[in-house]
Amino acid sequence: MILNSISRGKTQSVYTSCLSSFLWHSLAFGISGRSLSNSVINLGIRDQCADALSQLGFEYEVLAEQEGDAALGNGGLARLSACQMDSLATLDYPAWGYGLRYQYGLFRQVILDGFQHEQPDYWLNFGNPWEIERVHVSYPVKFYGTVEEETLNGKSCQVWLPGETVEAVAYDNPIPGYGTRNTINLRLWAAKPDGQYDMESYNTGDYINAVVNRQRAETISSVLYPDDRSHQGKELRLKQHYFFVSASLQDIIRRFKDGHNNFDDFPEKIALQLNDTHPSLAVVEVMRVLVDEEHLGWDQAWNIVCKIFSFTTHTVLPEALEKIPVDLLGSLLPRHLQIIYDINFNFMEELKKRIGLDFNRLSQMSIVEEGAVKSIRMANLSIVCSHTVNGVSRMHSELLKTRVFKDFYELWPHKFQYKTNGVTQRRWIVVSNPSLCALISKWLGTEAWIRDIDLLIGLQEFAADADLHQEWKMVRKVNKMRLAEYIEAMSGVKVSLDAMFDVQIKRIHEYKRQLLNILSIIHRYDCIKNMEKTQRRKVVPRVCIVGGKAAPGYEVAKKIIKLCHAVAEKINNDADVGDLLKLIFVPDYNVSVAELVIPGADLSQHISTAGHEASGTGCMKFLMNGCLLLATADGSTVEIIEEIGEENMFLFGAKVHEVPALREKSSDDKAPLQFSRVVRMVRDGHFGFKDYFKSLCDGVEGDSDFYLLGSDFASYLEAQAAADKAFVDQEKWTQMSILSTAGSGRFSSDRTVEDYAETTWGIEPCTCPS
Ligand code: 8GP
Repeated sequence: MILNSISRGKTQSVYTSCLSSFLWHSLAFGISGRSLSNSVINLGIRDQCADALSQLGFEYEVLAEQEGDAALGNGGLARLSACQMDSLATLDYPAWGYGLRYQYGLFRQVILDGFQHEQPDYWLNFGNPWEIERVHVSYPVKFYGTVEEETLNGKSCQVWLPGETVEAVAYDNPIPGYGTRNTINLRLWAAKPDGQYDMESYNTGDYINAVVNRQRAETISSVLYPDDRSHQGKELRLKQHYFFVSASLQDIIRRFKDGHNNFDDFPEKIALQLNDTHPSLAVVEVMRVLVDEEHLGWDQAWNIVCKIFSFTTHTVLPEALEKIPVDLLGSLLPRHLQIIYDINFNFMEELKKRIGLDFNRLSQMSIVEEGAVKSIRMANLSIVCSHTVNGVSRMHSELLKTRVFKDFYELWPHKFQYKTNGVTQRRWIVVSNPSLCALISKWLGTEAWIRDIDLLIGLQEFAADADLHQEWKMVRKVNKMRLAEYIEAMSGVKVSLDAMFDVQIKRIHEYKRQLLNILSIIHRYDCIKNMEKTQRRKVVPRVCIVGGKAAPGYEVAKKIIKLCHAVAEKINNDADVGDLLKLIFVPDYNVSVAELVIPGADLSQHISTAGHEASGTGCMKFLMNGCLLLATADGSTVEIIEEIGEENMFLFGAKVHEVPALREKSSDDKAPLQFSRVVRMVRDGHFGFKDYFKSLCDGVEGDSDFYLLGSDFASYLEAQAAADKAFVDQEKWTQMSILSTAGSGRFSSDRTVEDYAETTWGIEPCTCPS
């Protein structure tokens, strides 16, 4: 969860007077990976560090590898916020990030017999040398209890009498910017028992209870929920949300009050960005604080709320939109539920004036969902209370406007914007691919592109230069060697460097269609097996690399992982196939693995069913590293096509507007024969585990093929064949690779953050005086 707060106003003035608050949430501050390598690059002290370490007898690279990954988030959403923090720091924006200091980050994936097992990731085992514990920065966070009406200065007001209090203690994680003295702070909250309560228990001799209560409190920041699309552990999850929101807002308001006494100035100084709905209770909490604690009138408080919040949603899947059962919310946060009802009442009244008594629409737009389980729709709450609703790519925004939040768009078209995601070139080129970084700087004659990514376009001029081709190929080869060594060490499989390294790494999900990839690998295998020996010479050798975690409760995703292993077992041990085809599953995919795999990839796959990937950021990392993309026109790839041209990538599949009709089409017309054949191979037990894989096969055949694997299969195979053909011509391939890197500038998080600063938050850079 990251809630970012930003300071607005005259930011050129004295740095220390910048009030900054910018809530950028994702129930973890993000998947930041290792800190050391990124920080020493950003501070410009990498060489000094390496020298100093070598004098002490250590090698910098070896030492850097000792650091564990901080995986305090689930996937794309969380990694995105880590990239954006880097950009905020680099571009001198006065921003703070807030999140939770989970003791256990995202689980470690261990593969046994091809099955995924989850193990706890106690990332604090050896401590975290980069954090600063602020024992004196702590706030009480309250839960449960009752609400009573009281009279204050002749006016009736609501008073929340909480039943439990937990202490939130701050841990600061400095994020240095690149080429600037600016360093911003990521403040993570850890839950500790409330001292007061403890003392009482000890005094009454209730020692065991005191200990149990200690543990109960600490549980709040103990574990990251591994599935950001399901709702297990609802109460603990909601507690995490509120704990995070309450502590962060107390911190922001404390800083605001230190110099300001009029809350009407609050929107001038503070912008709060809701990074998806996990921090959305913040809108309710600000109302509560302003009305109940600061005694502002409802309208005045509401005016303030509507000016400070903006909301970014990261999904197109209606089932991923968070809903909180009213019973649960009412018991944990009784006063907040009342406030939500009041906000909704006012909203419904306003809406009736605008659209009349259209009950269907009123009930769809209501913040409260009636039904078997009465719930609060967190996305609706966020839209109603925010001045801006952002999508994460242009296509995503169009889908929000025409499908997911159509009614809201018709009501408030001005609120809807989009900010296409981006990734930081500091981590994804400079840190993870130092030889490419040096090569780019050499040919551009400057390192300025590390801060000013638009300069990368200058590479276009040299895209056909034979010398650059030579050096580019050499860099790519060295990276492939590094990856091949890793593959051999990890799986025992030796892979050929002449093969095309074809990678699909991301969370395992049906809509991301790893299964489509595996089925096409089976098809390739089947073709090779059925070829004459002489024909085999024409086959372009491939090393197919797949990696990703399945949410622990997501059975289909786990079966896909097992199928990948079963197919790999067969192919990799088939001497007849040899180096022509290998399939490798990279276990425990995380940032550090990505840093190794991405620079070594020739081809990467982003093959979601059109209209399902809100943006995708993996594709941007591969693009920057000169890896060619095999993709559907989905999410941000639509914009990548505009930047580098269709001719420099391998596109396939149904377009977003074709998907609904294809779903309607009768199953017999959809899938080609090759598809039925490979599915049959799985069904018939060619790779073992026949019964176990049956449901996977059922799910992609006939009318159940919701994600259109069958209907996209033929065009997918064509795109694969086009990639093979292009790979044979290495000069052509290298040119496409250079043009990919050259055209990747638009996908830097620097651009995204600048766009947010200008059009959503209204803030300017605040240069740190030297
Ligand atoms: C992800 C999107 O799936 C991905 O396309 C996008 O690049 C990334 O966010 C960053 O914007 N979405 C989620 O992780 C997500 O929706 N998580 C759940 C909270 C809903």
